[in-house]
Amino acid sequence: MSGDSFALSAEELASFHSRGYFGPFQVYEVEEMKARWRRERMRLMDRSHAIYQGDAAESGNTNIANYDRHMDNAFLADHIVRPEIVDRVASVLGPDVLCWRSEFFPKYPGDEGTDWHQADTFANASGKPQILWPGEGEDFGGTLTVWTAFTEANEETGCLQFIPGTHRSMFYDETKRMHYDPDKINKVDKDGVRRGFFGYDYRDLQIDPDWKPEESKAVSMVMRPGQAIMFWSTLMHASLPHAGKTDEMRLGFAGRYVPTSVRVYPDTDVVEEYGGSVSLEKWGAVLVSGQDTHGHNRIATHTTLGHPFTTRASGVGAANG
Ligand SMILES: O=C(O)CCC(=O)C(=O)O
Ligand SMILES: [Fe+2]
Repeated sequence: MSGDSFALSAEELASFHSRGYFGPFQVYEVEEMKARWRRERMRLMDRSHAIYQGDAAESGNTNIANYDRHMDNAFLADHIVRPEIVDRVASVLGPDVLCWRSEFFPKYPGDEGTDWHQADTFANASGKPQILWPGEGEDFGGTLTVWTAFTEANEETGCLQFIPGTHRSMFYDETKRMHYDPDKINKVDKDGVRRGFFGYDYRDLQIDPDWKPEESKAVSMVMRPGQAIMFWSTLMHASLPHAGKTDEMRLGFAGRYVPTSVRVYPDTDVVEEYGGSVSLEKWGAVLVSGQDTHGHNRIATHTTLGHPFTTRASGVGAANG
């Protein structure tokens, strides 16, 4: 019954702070995850209640179509408030936590890996900070991401890679601009590995154009279906290409969390990235734990979501599955 049952121990927290990530840990049993994904992938094809509509969201080329499906899918709405996830997130961020974004990261057989990158304000693709921490010149920022493997994620299907301990200083300047060029997707070799950033080239944001990530220090996060990993978005992270040796896709689902003191999408009512723009009219942050005493952000509720919705804060039990 205790909401603290998955909280990090002092040693786990210390390890998280030094490496910048924690896990993998189990959220679902392997067979349960596989069965759930078989069911949900069909439901998700119906975008009629997805909060982003229009050309940008519908286009197969844009990643915006993969954003925030927890707003219209009940399984994902429950997933982002699972105690296995939220208790660990709250151990780091404190009790008052929002989920402001979710993203599917699919890799189909033959797809390139994701570029090495770090995200602090998430201005990287949009040109505008998407999250703003309180205070000036803070040495922290970014978002806590929990990336759950919905399928097998290994070195052949394209698992995540991290460079431990790199989360405290940025090698990229998100106020620089990247050029969107979907024709380059799956075609660019970077030090022997095909990688890209969904139509962008993250190297464009390097503070030092001659710098290279210390790939010799990279670790592969091999994960089975239903396992998750929590990491700072400011940690150097990437993924490997899908080698195409199996016809099963690799799918990660990332939930992004911040304390309620953070301003999300400040001073804007659109997301502009991946060659398109979508309205934030139906967007709201989900209060997954504690209370929001700041009132900075629009909070999603039952009524705005249009499906039964529970939060850890409401005390009605986090998940119904
Ligand atoms: O799944 C991937 O390839 C990249 C994931 C990622 O960059 C993230 O979750 O922030
Ligand atoms: Fe990322």
